[in-house]
Amino acid sequence: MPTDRGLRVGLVGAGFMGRTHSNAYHQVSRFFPQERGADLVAVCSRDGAKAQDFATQWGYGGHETDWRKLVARDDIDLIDIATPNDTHAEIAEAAAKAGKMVACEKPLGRSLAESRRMTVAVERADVANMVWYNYRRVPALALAKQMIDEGRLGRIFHSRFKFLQDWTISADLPQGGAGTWRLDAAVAGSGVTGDLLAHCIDAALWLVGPVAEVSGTTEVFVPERVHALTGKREPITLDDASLFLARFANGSLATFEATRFARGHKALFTLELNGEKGSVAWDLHDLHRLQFFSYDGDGATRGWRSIHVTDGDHPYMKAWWVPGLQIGYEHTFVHQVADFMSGLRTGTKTVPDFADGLAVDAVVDAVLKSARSRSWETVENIEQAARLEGAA
Ligand code: SOE
Repeated sequence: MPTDRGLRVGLVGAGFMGRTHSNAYHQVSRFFPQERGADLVAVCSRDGAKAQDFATQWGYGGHETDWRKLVARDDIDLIDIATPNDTHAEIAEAAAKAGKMVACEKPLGRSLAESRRMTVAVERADVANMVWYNYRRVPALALAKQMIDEGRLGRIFHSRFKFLQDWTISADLPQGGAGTWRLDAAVAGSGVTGDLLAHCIDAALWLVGPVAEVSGTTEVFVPERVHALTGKREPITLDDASLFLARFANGSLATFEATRFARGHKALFTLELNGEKGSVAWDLHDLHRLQFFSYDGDGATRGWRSIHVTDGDHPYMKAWWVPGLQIGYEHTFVHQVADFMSGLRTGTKTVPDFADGLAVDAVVDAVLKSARSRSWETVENIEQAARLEGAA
């Protein structure tokens, strides 16, 4: 690994996402040799033993227990935030202020206000930034985007997005603490809307365009859980399930559904888009396939086809094995790092950046508002909001 020329990374967070990012930093220059690779300088976790073990296992040069020490180091270029949501804003703001590049796990903040502060911070500091909406880098979805941009679907009338899980059905599952912070509103901000629907919303904004208004409803199926840190039963104030209808600025319509109560489903992210000239459909459990229907050609042989997205002319695939051999979830993170490094090398912006993450959070905010008001809500114009905040 050419560490002397690598992007010097300081990772905050030694959990599941920290592992996906670390793996990507290790793999990037092996499969994308035109990129500079990464030098894993230090990892930070509040738990010193965990930080040390993580550093050993993933090849970080050192470890810290206070992220402020990472931010203060002058041998780090990029601060990568892979911590629970309640720490994203503070770390991102401090890192940007210190002139570091910033990568942040999704969602950006716990609220639209936090996400806006973070976006203003990186834009004011003029530092490279990105949000880890990794599913954009599934080759089959990148191919769908390419086909939409080429006009193969024509005008998109409908789309539908789902992200289904079942891991919180048991009422005995606690909230809070290391494994279950996603159920603690003070830490997570929102429930499935910010955690799972955020992926669907990011895909929708990317593939279809800006969302103008939404009508949503949410539900809490288990209203109280023992808090892992206090040992007391405490109310659950975030959404176990979230459904909404969307009208896009371009007149397109969509439905969205996410839950952690769909028995039998662990991480079923699916989407389908129906356009004037064709349709596409994709399923995370069969992630290397893109289903495509084209209205072109002869009616007798017209039909849905299943594209096995593993050929050298498919997005990202040339970098991997030989045609026909599949890749998986972890590769999406490698692709994101490769694109970020390519952006740094060529002076182009990598998306999704914080402004894109803020756009997702504006939709999340409108959905939650709509669930409370039981009426349609307009999605805030975040470009204007960020500008106003920046000027304040
Ligand atoms: C939740 O279980 C979770 O890990 C999300 O936080 C991730 O963003 C998603 O990719 C998989 O599910």
